Amino acid sequence: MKIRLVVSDFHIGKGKVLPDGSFNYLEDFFYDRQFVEFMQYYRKGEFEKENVELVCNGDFFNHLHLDADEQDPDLLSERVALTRMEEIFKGHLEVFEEMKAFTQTPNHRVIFMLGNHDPGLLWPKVADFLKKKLASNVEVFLEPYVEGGVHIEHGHRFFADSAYDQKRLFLKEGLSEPIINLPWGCLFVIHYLGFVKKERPYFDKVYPVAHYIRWALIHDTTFALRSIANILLYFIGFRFVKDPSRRSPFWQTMKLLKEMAVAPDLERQAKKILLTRRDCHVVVCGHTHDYLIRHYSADKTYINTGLWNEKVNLDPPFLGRTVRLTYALIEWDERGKPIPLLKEWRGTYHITEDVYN
Ligand SMILES: [Mn+2]
Repeated sequence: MKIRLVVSDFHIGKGKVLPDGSFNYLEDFFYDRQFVEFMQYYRKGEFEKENVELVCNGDFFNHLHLDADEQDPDLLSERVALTRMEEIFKGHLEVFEEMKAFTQTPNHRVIFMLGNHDPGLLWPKVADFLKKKLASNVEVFLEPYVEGGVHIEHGHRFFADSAYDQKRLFLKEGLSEPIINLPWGCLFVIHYLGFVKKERPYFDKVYPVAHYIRWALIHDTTFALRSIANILLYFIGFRFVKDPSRRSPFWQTMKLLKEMAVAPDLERQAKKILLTRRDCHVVVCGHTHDYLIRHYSADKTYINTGLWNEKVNLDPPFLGRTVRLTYALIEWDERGKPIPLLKEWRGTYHITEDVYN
């Protein structure tokens, strides 16, 4: 029996506690124990003899911003990406030890897909690092993974702020070493979000954004006004960056704003893939941080695997702070048709656990 598990959007950083003992506000991933138990469950017992593939469908790592006081964190060279990978492994030792045990189990393998938070995967040495640290049956996919009637991709390429420039993935001119040509949204995460999270670590975890803006204007007024002013300054400033490779011409800024105003709809894109390709029965994406399962017909299903980070929801029917460790599980019937399920990992029951905030 073949089983494919898909998870996404862990945004794993360098750990929740920094070497000096302080809380790392740039870390988003606090579910090490749960994920370790998840991998153990699917490599032991009834799954030990099965063919199990774990697909980490993008934004699994946070390669964008690991250190609050790093100089030029946006210069993501191969050397910098490798250093960040090493720090991520060190900050979550148990996760990667268990992942190694998983990949070393016969007929078990791990696939890392490219997202917009882990552009380091574009560097060949990062793929080598993962193979060396885990096992040789670990693979990095930069393009959608299409197999067995199932199409898997992170989904960032449909969003103007997060899509890579396919014609210019790297920047070389005038630089001491090549760097990744980060999409605009990534630069925003590095330059703006990191700065704001210092004051309000939950800033990027509140959904929906429109509700949060209204909430902050009323209940956190000075901060909201200051943040809005800073966003405007950031946009304007972007046009006058000294480094020509990073400067954004006026027309490009306008184009971006226009594209962002037309809210991209990942479900619509997934549906299009499903309906235009006869042999495609399941599409799995991440990126939007909203778990979702939609059946368009008996053999056309879209799954979004959500995220393994905390969310603060201001939408009345879902009000509150929540985390749901959601994932997709795909099996194939005897005729080779995929059977897709959206699942939630409930883990092993523990009487006590540590609390962080
Ligand atoms: Mn993403």
